[in-house]
Amino acid sequence: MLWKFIRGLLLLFVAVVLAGPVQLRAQNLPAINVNDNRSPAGELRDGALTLRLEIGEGNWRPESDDGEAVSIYAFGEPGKPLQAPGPLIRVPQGTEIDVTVHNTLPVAAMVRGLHQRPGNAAEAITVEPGATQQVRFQAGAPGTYYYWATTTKAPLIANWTPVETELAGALVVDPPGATPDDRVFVIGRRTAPGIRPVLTINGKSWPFSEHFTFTEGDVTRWKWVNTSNVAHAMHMHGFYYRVDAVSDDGERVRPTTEADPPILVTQRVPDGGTFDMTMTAEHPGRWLFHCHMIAHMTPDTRFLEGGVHPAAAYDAAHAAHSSDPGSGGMAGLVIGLTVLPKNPAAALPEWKPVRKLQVTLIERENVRPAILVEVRDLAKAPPPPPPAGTVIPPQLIGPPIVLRQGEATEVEVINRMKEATGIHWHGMELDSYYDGVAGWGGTGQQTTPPIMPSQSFVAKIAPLRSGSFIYHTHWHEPGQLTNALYGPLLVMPPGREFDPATDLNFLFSQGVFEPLVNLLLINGHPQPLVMPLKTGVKYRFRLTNITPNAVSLRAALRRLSGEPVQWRAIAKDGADLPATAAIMKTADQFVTVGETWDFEYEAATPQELSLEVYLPGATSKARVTQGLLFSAAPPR
Ligand SMILES: [Cu+2]
Repeated sequence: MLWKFIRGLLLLFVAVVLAGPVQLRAQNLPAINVNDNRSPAGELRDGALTLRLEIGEGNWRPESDDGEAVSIYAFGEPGKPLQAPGPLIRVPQGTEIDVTVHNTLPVAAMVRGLHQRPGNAAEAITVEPGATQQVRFQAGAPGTYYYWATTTKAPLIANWTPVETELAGALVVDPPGATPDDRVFVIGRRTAPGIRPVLTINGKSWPFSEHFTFTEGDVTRWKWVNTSNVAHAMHMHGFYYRVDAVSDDGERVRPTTEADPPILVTQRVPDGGTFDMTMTAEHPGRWLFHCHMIAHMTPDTRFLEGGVHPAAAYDAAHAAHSSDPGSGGMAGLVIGLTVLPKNPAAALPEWKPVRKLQVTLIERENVRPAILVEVRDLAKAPPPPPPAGTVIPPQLIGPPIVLRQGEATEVEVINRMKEATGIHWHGMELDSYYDGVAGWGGTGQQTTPPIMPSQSFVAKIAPLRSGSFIYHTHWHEPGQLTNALYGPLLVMPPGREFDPATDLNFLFSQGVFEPLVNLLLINGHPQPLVMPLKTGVKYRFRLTNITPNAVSLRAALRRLSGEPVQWRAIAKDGADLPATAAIMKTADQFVTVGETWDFEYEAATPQELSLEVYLPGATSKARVTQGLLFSAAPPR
């Protein structure tokens, strides 16, 4: 009895000591509900919405419902639990909105975004502690917007403090008479120096965020609201989507036109921006829609559960034969899509490979970068071995892999590294089992395995379209992605060979060079040599961003005066642009993480240009320039 009492005291003592430093959840605070943004808040009657909002503090569980909680500020409706993100305001155009905001916090809150669109983003109402404020406004122009609040007088969402990161809600204005059949997603990011980040979609971090099940051919509309303090690069696996409207500031919405790319796989959304998209679930299998920034989807962001290395993020043996495949070794800004076949009984088309490639991943000792990628076409004789003692110079890019449209190709990936991996064929429409997301991709009971050290995996690819794609590691830690485990993946149309003399790959990445500085690279080099080119030749510039996190990277083709030239956009994310979008543009373009753009440029007269790759507003370390010398004489 006495022992039990002493043990009880000891356990209590240990619990208190352990709980001290990791205490995130404040006692005596109400639980915050996660808001899936399916039910509009308030009461809509006779063209008027009456909404009562409350700001309070509560405990939020961004991972599992019984996982650790973190205390944050949030919006709610009086008498109901607080919500992360805040209650959805959704009304038809022309609605009169009558909102009261009651502040239960001990600090004043400035509430922004409760005004007619388009309006002044800086406009705010200040609600003192314990006070209530009322605003009335007309909804304004149809579109996807948001409202938010700050207790630190933050002028922009980019200036938020961690406790405020879910203190925002979507505001959607529908065209009159519309019957919305879409879904609304709010992106959140809680971060600060010294705390582990939490990245959420509608208040939950993957794999606790929503999983969707569609049937092949289903058409779905999604609205994305980025109320986090950074931009994101939203990437779809397996099929393309269409962007219908964008807003860079949450005030003005620009419907996309026929001058915009009609389909894409990666869309950059700035902090405080929104976009509407439509997609057709074209291919059966398990797919992902996620931010391509590694910091926003690595399992290392499994904040409340301690962070997980990819190798530990799933059980390979379980994942290989499971209809419940788990997380795919990811966390954060990810949602899962299962697309069921329309006709499950239909026989699969027969697979008759006409070409076989071998991609060998070699890890080298005491060399930086450590990873070397070798590509071999098995129909061709192997290259002679290099003479003894030859040192292959470090290169921070894998060689291009060139496929042909419609040609069934088997790509065997041989892993001679010490670590497991998965290789993703970025932008390709292929069977999800071969998509490279170990522990997630596949259909039914079959799940893509990781490629373990000294093992290999055969990916079956029959490219549906020609264009510029990427192969890269889908093993979600920065080591492989800054060590050259990526390269250009090009698909040529029938009857056309890849001609490196006119078809120019410019792949932007990051890598660590001595003395251990992380540099921006063009084709693996921090200081590329000047490239000799000819006048009167049409060049295809294939631009690819496979940096870990440079979401706001831009590429500009400039004259020596600094002025950008004009070039013709011809493809985006591997999809050719129609004539209406294949137009001349100023050569200064966002190329976000996981995005490819193809442009055409021809110099009529001898000239010197530079392809400048840069992060706007950043230091010189985030800038790299490729010189291009156009001359009438053929380059020697
Ligand atoms: Cu992101």
